[in-house]
Amino acid sequence: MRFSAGAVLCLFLMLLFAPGMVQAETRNDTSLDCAIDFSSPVLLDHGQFVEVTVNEANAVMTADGSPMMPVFSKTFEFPWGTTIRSVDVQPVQIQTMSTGKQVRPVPVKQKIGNDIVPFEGRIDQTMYGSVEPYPKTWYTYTTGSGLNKQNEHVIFLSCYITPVRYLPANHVLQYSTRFTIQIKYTPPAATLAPATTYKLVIIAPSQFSPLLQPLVNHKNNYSMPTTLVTLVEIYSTFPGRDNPEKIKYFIKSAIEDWNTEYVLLVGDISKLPIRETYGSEWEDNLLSDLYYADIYDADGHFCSWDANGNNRFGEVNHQGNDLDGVDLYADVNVGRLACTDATEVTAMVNKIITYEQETANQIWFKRIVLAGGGIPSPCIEALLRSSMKGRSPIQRSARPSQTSPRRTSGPPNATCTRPVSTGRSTRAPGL
Ligand SMILES: [Ca+2]
Ligand SMILES: [Ca+2]
Repeated sequence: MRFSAGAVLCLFLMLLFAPGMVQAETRNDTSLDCAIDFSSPVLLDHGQFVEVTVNEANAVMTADGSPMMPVFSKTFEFPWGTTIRSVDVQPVQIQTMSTGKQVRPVPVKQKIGNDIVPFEGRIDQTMYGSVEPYPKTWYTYTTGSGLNKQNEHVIFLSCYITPVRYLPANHVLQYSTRFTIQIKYTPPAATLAPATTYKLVIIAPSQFSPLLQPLVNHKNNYSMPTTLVTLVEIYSTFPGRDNPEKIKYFIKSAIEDWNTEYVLLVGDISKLPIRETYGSEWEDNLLSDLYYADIYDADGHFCSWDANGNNRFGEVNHQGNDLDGVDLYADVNVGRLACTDATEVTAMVNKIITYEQETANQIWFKRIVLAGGGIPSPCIEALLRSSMKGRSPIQRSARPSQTSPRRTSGPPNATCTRPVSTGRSTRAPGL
């Protein structure tokens, strides 16, 4: 199951304004129980079709030509090493409703030239002639291993509930306004902390080693135990089908033997390789350093990003289904200084040290300019209030007339550059 960009926006809005639907969770040592309430479905007329909506849904199913059914997703967290034994989601009372006409299908995507073009109204004839409910099950779920917002290594379990199912041949909906969830699990066994700790590991080609030593020294003086490991050492010591996989096995070793939380890659992709992935049927050869951060699957095993063994990494099929067992949750924080030569390495090292020694914790360090668009400003403001509690906006919006609302490149708006010039961090969320 994969969600469209529109669904992402829908999710964003729902997170802000939907009332709390998830009833209180109860957890003990081996199970989690909760209930989720939904509104009754509402039908929106689209001429030949009707669109099915449920107020609390935060996504839609996106299989081309299939009914566009609402989805509610909820993610639970468990301590790393937890074994999920079973997941059960049940509708409490199934009711029915007539749609009168066909439910709106998901637009069928076709690649025309370099563009991906959606075509409305094209239906999967077999699907729409079926007497079986769509989807077949009320829920699916996925598990993964990664870091949560508190930078804790956890197991994620995401439930995707379809509160409404569609019987296409009869133009009938089945729905329930309450679902129960029960997750049974086995807690992790206690483990011993590694004797040696390097919270930060820097990986670089040998030619950059002397230039990076001041950064290693600086970090070690700032409560960030750090070590530098060269690619030569990694390539000669760790297994792997190619150099990126050897680097990934080394990072796994650092997490387990040194309790490493941060990895800094130094060098552009000609100096330190990157992984080419196939994360979209429409776009091959997507470059990704997330490959180096997503080390484990939900069972705690090394994730090669190539479960089907065809040397194409991170593959998805036409419906967006993962073919390579990739959970996409980072298990360690990875960044890259994409330096091409010694001059750039020295500049970056000096900037980091100066930044952390001289400017961190000054007053400007706590001011930030957030630039965004694409959704109404009240939504942005509500998001800021919910995510940045205790901080006060001093200017809530720029005048859109200062730049064309359709412009996507060019010099930034003066409303943004003026406060940045006087000292602020910046962040431009891609909304
Ligand atoms: Ca593959
Ligand atoms: Ca992972």
